[in-house]
Amino acid sequence: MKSNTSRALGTLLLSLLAFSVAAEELMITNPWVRSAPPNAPALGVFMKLSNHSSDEIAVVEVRTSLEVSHAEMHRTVMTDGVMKMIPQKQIPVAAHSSTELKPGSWHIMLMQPEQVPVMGDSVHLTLVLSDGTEQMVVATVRKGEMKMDSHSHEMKMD
Ligand SMILES: [Cu+2]
Repeated sequence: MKSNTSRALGTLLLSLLAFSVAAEELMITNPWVRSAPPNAPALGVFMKLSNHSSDEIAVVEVRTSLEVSHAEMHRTVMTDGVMKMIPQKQIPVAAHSSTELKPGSWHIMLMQPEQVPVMGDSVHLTLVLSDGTEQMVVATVRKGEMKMDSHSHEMKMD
């Protein structure tokens, strides 16, 4: 698989580097959690990951201070005309590129929340990166219909 190859290459490059500043080079913008009913079995988390370094960076684990069974990384893909969420081992962000976590695409899911946060709440997340560093994120709960970019007119699939 392509992702495995690039992951192996990324790991190799990182291990060859005497010093790595990958953590500072991954910029996270617009983190948000989609508001959900109190009995929701899972919460979707979205953000934009921008890699300003010359090495691939991958998110390999997600933790949260919210009481959940665990966090998963998902990618929604079209298979035989059906939208399916496929669990992922990592979310890769190519060198000098960005990966957008958004409805209908890459996203993080917080499984079986003890208490579903309400609109305006802050959810603290820790992203563990492929170089072993960790990055803190504070995501705000808001409506899924809200446009992430006022200049964007594309349809957003839920
Ligand atoms: Cu999902």
